[in-house]
Amino acid sequence: MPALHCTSLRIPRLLLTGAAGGLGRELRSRLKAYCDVLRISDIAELGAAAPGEELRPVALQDKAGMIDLLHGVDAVVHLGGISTEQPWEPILQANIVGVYHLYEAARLQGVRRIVFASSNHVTGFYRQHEVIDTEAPVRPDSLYGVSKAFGENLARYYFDRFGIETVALRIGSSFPEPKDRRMLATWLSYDDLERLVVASLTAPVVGFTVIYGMSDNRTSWWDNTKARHIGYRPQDSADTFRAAVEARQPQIDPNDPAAVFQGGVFVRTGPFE
Ligand code: NAI
Ligand code: 15L
Repeated sequence: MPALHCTSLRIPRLLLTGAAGGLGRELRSRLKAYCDVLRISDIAELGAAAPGEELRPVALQDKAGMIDLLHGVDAVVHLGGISTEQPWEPILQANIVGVYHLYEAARLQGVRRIVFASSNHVTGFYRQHEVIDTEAPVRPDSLYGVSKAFGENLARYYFDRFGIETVALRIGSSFPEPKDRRMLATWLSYDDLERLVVASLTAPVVGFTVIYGMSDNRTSWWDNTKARHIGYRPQDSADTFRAAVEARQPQIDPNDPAAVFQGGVFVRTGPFE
């Protein structure tokens, strides 16, 4: 696949966690163009190694395994973890304990930059008539959103204390197409996801930066002005699909919290215990 992002920089060894997931499978084939060796990890089946790939199955809660996983790595794209609202225990293990192991491993192995898949659910309790920027106080809409806010805070601490840079991607909805009316605002195409990840890996200085992961959608709740230094320029738009989405979902219930808040159904999912 030809590289979409305009850069000649190559990373010697790049680690991709969560490589067996929806976004991981997309990025696995795309990121190879930007590195010499792509090390991929997950607890789910990863298949066979392609040329230039290293397969390393590791659970995020396995601290020794994570330290070993980051040996010899130059940068990390961290997608691994629980990606929806779930009971507390799996979220605790993967998204709290696991992200701590990732940053400890980065510190011990001298890794200098991490692209962290955070989520729009860090701010899901803002309303759909509000436009917020990347410095608005967090308003998580779920235990999942709280866990991603923890990951962002941990990343900020590891930058301030140890100089490990992070770009926290508050991804909206990254799927082949927007599935509903909400996703006309939150959609991130796979090509724009690639542009965003590669910009985050190759921008010369990122410190600790938060950026919303969205395409160039006409409807938008998020302002990325304060992350312009990343150099991310989306080139796709959910509006290509607008007519089809509106035909499929002509009405919304304005009293449904899922239509009121930016986080959609996450604001009324759970609790599970
Ligand atoms: P996914 O659920 O398809 O993939 C996550 C992967 O992490 C899975 O392959 C899973 O096996 C792995 N994983 C889970 N627990 C683990 C553990 N304890 N140890 C090691 N690996 C573990 O999720 P998806 O959609 O690919 O998302 C990737 C990342 O991006 C996730 O962190 C998610 O929270 C974030 N994100 C995704 C969005 C989207 O629209 N797809 C939106 C916002 C955030
Ligand atoms: C997320 O954080 C989830 O990982 C993804 O599955 C979607 O639900 C997305 O947010 C969204 O808000 O649409």
